[in-house]
Amino acid sequence: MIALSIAGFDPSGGAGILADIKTFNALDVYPTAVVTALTAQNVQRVGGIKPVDPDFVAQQIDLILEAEEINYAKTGMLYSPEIVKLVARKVKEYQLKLVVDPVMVAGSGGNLSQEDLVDSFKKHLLPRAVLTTPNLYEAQQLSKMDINSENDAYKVAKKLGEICPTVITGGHLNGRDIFYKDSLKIIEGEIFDSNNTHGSGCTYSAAATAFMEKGNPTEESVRKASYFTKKAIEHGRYGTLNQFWRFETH
Ligand code: PXL
Repeated sequence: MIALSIAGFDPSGGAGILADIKTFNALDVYPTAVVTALTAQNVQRVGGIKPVDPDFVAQQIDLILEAEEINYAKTGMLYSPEIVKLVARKVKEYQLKLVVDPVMVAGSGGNLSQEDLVDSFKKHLLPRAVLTTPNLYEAQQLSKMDINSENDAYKVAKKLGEICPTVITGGHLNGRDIFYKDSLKIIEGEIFDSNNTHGSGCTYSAAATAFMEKGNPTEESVRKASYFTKKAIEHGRYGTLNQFWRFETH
């Protein structure tokens, strides 16, 4: 089992490609990764971003897929409309089943995208995705609707769900995630009083990708990813994803 992450590099280890690799690894899926941008950041702030030249992102994808047969990929920080468009082309070319985490800002609030990214996500990438995993903020940006209640979130999930299966993540809605694929499903969860949430969106989308690669249907993958991410938040940095997961029954 193998999966691909196409995402940015967060040197703090909490988010981006390193979070994806840790998650794939914890779930016994062999990780491969294509870098879209380097960032200088820690959990408090983003200091700088160096996007990778789109041609070089394309070359990284081509070389991985020349050597490996990969079914599932996920995207994280793509930064620019040019990179979004190129990734959409490659997804089509290699018939990748794609999970899109529509990353726009870092957990610390620092921006991780150019301004016109929302529209290109919607136009080029979501229509090709098997799942998208926006948090509350990203869901509002993508739908151009405000979410002030759980009912608003249902409407937004349904609207985005017309483009591709959608789960609104982040536990902001009383700990619940809102999933829409053909119909609406509420995924119950707990809320933790934790500051260990940097990169939790990356972990969630990587876990959903890994569970699908392991043969689970979309809804089941989302439910397991939700549980996995909550456990990762609960156990914190030194709980290590691998250890707690191996000792749980699931
Ligand atoms: O969690 C979103 C995210 C994605 N990708 C990179 C990040 C972050 C958040 O900090 O740094 C590279």
